Amino acid sequence: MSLLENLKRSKPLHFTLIDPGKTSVDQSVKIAQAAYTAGTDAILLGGSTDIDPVKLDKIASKIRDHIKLPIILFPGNINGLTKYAHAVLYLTLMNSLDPYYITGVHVQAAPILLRMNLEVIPTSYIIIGYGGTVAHVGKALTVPNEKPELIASYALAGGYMGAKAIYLEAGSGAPQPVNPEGVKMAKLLVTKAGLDALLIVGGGIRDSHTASMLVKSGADAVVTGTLAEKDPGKLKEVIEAVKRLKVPSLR
Ligand code: 1GP
Repeated sequence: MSLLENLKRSKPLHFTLIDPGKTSVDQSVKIAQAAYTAGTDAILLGGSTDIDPVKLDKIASKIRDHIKLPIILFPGNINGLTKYAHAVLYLTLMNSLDPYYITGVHVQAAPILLRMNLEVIPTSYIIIGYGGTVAHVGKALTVPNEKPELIASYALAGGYMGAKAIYLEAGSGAPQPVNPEGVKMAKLLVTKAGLDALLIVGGGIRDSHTASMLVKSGADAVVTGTLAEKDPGKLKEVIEAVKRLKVPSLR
């Protein structure tokens, strides 16, 4: 069974994001260890700037050696790949104005991924509201957070294009997470269309109330990055809150 299918069996999921551009090798292992103990489901590894592939190799191989968690790459560019991971979110930045982030880098990455033998997860990546660094780097025309119907249309389009995961992103450190109404509508449309893509939501999730609200709105997985770096105690609370919930069925 694929890693993705296996993960889906324990929904709702919590993913811990480690940004190799922001954390040292030792810090990264520490974060992964704390997240594992708290019950996270997987490590997402990636970032938008300052990614050194040598350091990325070290982080991934150390986490892989010491911690029993799947490592899923969340690459911002071609330098975000390592053979020490288990899988990769093959991200199509749906609302980028630059074809490089829609299909361009994918052509560069494809043969490398085949050699690395990673599980490739086709993912529609949609940047909403604040966006922050990832929106700037990815030249995204961000979707207004107050337009849930537009968020949902993007998500459905991603599903129709064959994505196995749909990632709604508010940007790391976003003052507001993705609008729960947008998550709800996205889930509704994707389910109505009979699609089975994993709905991932991240950016600006800093407490268990917000994480729970997003899961209750239909997120299959929530991602926390900044919190994992800054407040391991609170990270534990968030993970525990998520793992207590069941994804509502909208069928
Ligand atoms: C992952 O970019 C987010 O989708 C991470 O955001 O750092 O705000 O948790 P935070």
